[in-house]
Amino acid sequence: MVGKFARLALKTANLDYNGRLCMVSAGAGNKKAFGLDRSSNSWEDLKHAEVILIAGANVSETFPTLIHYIWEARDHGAKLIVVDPRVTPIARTADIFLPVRPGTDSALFGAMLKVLADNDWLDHEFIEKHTSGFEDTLDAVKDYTLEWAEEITGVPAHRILEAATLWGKAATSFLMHARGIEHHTKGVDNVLGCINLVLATGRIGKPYCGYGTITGQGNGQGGREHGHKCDQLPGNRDITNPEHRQYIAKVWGVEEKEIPGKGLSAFEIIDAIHRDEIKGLISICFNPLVSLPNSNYVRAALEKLEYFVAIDFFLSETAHHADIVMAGSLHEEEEGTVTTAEGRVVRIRAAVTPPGKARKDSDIIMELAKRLGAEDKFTYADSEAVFNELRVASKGGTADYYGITYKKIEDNMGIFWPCPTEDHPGTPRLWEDFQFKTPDGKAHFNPVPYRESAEVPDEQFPVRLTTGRVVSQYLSGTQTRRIGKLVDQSPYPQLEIHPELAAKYGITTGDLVRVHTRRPRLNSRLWLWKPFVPTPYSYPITGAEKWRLTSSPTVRSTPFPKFPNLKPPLVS
Ligand SMILES: Nc1nc2c(c(=O)[nH]1)N[C@H]1C(S)=C(S)[C@@H](COP(=O)(O)OP(=O)(O)OC[C@H]3O[C@@H](n4cnc5c(=O)[nH]c(N)nc54)[C@H](O)[C@@H]3O)O[C@H]1N2
Ligand SMILES: Nc1nc2c(c(=O)[nH]1)N[C@H]1C(S)=C(S)[C@@H](COP(=O)(O)OP(=O)(O)OC[C@H]3O[C@@H](n4cnc5c(=O)[nH]c(N)nc54)[C@H](O)[C@@H]3O)O[C@H]1N2
Ligand SMILES: [Mo]
Repeated sequence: MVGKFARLALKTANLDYNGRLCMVSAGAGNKKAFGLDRSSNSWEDLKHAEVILIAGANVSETFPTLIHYIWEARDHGAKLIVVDPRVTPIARTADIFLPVRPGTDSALFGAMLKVLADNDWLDHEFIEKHTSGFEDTLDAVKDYTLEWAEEITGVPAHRILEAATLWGKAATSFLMHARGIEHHTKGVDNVLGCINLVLATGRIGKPYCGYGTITGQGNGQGGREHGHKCDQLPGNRDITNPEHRQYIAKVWGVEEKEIPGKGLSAFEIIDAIHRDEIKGLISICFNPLVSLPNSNYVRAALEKLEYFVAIDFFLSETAHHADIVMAGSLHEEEEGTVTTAEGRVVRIRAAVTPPGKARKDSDIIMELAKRLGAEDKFTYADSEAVFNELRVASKGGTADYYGITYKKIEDNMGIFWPCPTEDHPGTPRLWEDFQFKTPDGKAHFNPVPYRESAEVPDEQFPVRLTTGRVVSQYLSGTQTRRIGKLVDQSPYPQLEIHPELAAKYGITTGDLVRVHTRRPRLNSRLWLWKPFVPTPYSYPITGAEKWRLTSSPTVRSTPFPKFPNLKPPLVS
C-alpha cells in the first residue's frame, strides 16, 4: 500500500524503506549470486545440519527464536562456528570461535575458500553443472594463505584452518549472517565471500544444507519485496524495466507513464533536502534522527523541510520535528501478513483497537489517498483485499505470492514464496531443481579480492568503533525505552571496550567517557569486555544450562551499575 500510495497518490519517485539501513547488502549479494533475495531454506533444514556457521550475528540477543533451532541442531550433534569480534552469548557455546578484527571478514572467508580448494573439499559436479565464475573466484584468493589471513584478521591461523576443515569435511551445513558483516562499505563483498563457501561445497538446494541472512525487523523480508524500495515494484519487479512497469500499471489500473521512475534511496533523500530538491516528507515507521548516521546532518535536514509529517504511535525524536504527527497503529492493532526471515508468509491479527483518536496506519493511508484525489485506487474493504491485490501484482515476479491465500496461510501455519498457483504448496527449500534466477540459470561465484574498510584507524583516530544491539532495547528504542525494567537493564547506550584498551586509557567500568569520531562525538558509560575464554563446555548441554548460556547478555565483566536518577534521554 505504501509503495502504491507514494507512486499514485503522492506521485513521487522518492520512496525508500528502512531496510536500506539494514539488510540491503545481503539482498544485493543474494541477487548477484542467486538472482533472488530470500533465505534459501526453512529453518527446518538448520535443525539437521552437521555444521552451522554464524557470522556477524548476535543471535541470542537479537533473534532469540532462532536459538531454539540451533540448540535442536546441537542436540543432533551439529558443530558450531561463530565469527564475531566479541564473545557473544552464542559464541560462548561455539566449537570454534573466530574473533575477527571488525571489517576483515572477507579475508577470513577468502582464506577458508583457499583451504577448501587446496584440500579438494569441493563439490566438482555441482560447481561444473550449476555454477559459473569459480575459476576467477579461486584466482582472487590464490595468495590468501592462513598466515596472511591471521595477519589481517587477528584470528590464529590454526583456528581458521580448523574452521575450514570442519566446513570442508561436513556432509551438510548451514551458513547464516547478519548485520555484523553486512553493515560495511564492503558488505556485499562479505556476503559474497560467505556464499562462495556455500557454493564451493555445493551445499544448497539439498536437505539439511542451507544459507540465509537473518532479517532484522518483523517484516524485514516482506518489506523489501513488494515495491517499498526506490527502485522496485511488487513481486520484486524492477521499476526501470518497461515490461514490469506495464504489468503493474495494468494491475493498478493506470497508464504506465503515471508510475514514476527510480527514486532516491533513504540517505540520498536527506542529501536532496539539503540541496533544496525535496521540501516535503512523510515518515512512516521510521525514526531517522536516531537510525541514520550523522544525526546533526539529519536533524538539519528535518528542520529545513517546508512540510514534514510523521506517522507513528509514539512521539519519536524524529516526530518532534514534524509539522503534523498522525497517531498511527501498533502491529497488534492491524490485520495483515508478515514475511519471516525464512521467506514464510504468516498472518498477523489485530488483538486490540487503536486507542483514542489513533487510527490504523492503513486507514490513514487510505484517507490521505482520498484527499489527494486517488480514492478510486484505494478502495480496499479489508486487509485481505489489500493482500489479494498484492497476490496479482506479484504474480510472475521473482517474489511470487499469487498462490498464497489467507485460507492457505491459516491451514498450513504459513506458506513459503514463491508460490505461483493456488494448488502449489509453496517453496520452503529453494533451488532443489538447481534452476537459479540469474540470466544464465546458474549460481554465480563472485571473486572477492580483499580490500580495507573505507575508514581505517590512524594516528588521530586509533581505535575501531562498531555498533551493535542489546537484548533489552529494540532499535532506536522508541518502544523499549518506555518500559521500566528494560530501561533498568540498559539505561543508556553503552560503550564496550576490551580491558587491555581500557587499562591503556586508565578507564574502568561505569566511567563516563567521551568518544570522538570523525563524525559527531558520543558520550557514553563504559562497560568492559571479558577477554576471550576458550569454550569450557562439552556437549550435550541440557535444559537449564542452555538457557543460562544463551539467554544472558553478552559477556560483561561486571554488571552495569544502576543510575536511578537518570531518565532515558529523549533526544539522543
Ligand atoms: N533485542 C533486539 N533485537 C533485535 C534488534 C534490536 O534492536 N534489539 N534489532 C533487530 C534488527 S532491525 C536487526 S537488523 C537485527 C540485527 O541482529 P544482529 O546483526 O545480530 O545485531 P548487531 O548487534 O547489530 O550485530 C551483530 C554482531 O556483529 C558483530 N560485529 C561487528 N562488527 C563486525 C565485523 O566486522 N565482523 C563480524 N563478523 N562481526 C561484527 C557485533 O559484535 C555483534 O555481535 O536484530 C533484530 N533484533
Ligand atoms: N548506529 C547504528 N545505526 C543503525 C543500526 C546500527 O546497528 N547502528 N542499525 C540499522 C538497522 S539494522 C535498522 S533496521 C534501522 C532501524 O531504523 P528505524 O526503523 O528508524 O528504527 P525503529 O526504532 O524501528 O523506528 C521505527 C519507528 O516506527 C515506529 N513504529 C513501529 N511500528 C510501527 C507501526 O506499526 N506503525 C507506525 N506508524 N509506526 C511504527 C516506532 O515507534 C519508531 O518510532 O536502524 C539502522 N541504524
Ligand atoms: Mo535492521
